[in-house]
Amino acid sequence: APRVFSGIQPSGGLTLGNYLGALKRFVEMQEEAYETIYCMVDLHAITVWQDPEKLRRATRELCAGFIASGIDPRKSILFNQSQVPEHAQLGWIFNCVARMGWMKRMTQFKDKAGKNAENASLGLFGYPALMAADILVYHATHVPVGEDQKQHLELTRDIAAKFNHDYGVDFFPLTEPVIEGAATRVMSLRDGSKKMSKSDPSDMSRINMTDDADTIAAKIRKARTDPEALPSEAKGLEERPEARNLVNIYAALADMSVDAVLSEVGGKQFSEFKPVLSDLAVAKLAPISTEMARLMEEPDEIDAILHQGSARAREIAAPILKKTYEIVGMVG
Ligand code: AQP
Repeated sequence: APRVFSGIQPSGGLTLGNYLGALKRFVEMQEEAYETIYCMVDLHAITVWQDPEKLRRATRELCAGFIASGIDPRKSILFNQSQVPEHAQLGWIFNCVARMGWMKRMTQFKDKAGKNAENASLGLFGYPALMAADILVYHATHVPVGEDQKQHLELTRDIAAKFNHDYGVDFFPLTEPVIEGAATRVMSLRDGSKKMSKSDPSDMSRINMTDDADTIAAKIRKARTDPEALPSEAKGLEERPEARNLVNIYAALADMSVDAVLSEVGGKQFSEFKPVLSDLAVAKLAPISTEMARLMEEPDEIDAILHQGSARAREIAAPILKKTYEIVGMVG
């Protein structure tokens, strides 16, 4: 069966962007004809400093978020990255395959390092090589992600191709990104040119998966929009990033196409559309946040799920790493 791998960083709470861009698709793929492997990428999270206590909590909460969203640990392998050392081991090999010039072109590094790139960690710079290892240590063929990860997935293919070429093998597959749905790039509620992000300093910019109904409603009510009414087809959303964002969110939550949404709400003012959107968001998200809160009362259960998932993940990763070491020429 085709094999899916994807991960989310425990670098803060889950946002609606992570849910619509990634997690919702993870659940769908679990139900389709794929073998699915999903990871809390804690080694990636520490590429920027994390408070250890918060990291522990965020990892468990992320696991609760996966399960509450519909990931079934019996159907999918669910684990945290640090507990499967083969990720870091293959990551080292890929550090030696990837080129400095490739890394320097990564827009996420430029965005995250900001003006002070000299002061960024070496891990942040090398992030995409570890990400390639996360995927390829399972020989995964499909990776569901949001639009922002497209460039990293191209780099993953470049690393696989260079490894295969340099060692004269056909060992690592060229992975397909799966970037699908109406909300592959959810934008900040305060600024239609920035993506919604866990680490945005403004909490009003994002919907957190743990927000209660009143908070969700208040954030949508205050979301930035323009003064025009909604158009009746998707074409009319060009040049209107804030309006497009809210319509995309609605379409993704309702599992409808953008045109189908606009055929219902076209002509309405935002004062009318926003309450409808916030009712839909609350209806879809409240059961998830309630279940997350319940699961968080049983941290031992969460730890046991991660522990079992790590053992299952290692069964796949260890032989692939072993074979990689043989190809590279390690004696063992
Ligand atoms: N705004 C978004 N719209 C659609 N998809 C998104 N993703 C993230 N933000 C959006 C997707 O979620 C998955 C996990 O992302 P991540 O946790 O690895 O890191 P990120 O992309 O850096 O997410 P954040 O929320 O912006 O975290 P911080 O603030 O820590 O950098 C990925 O598939 C991503 O595409």
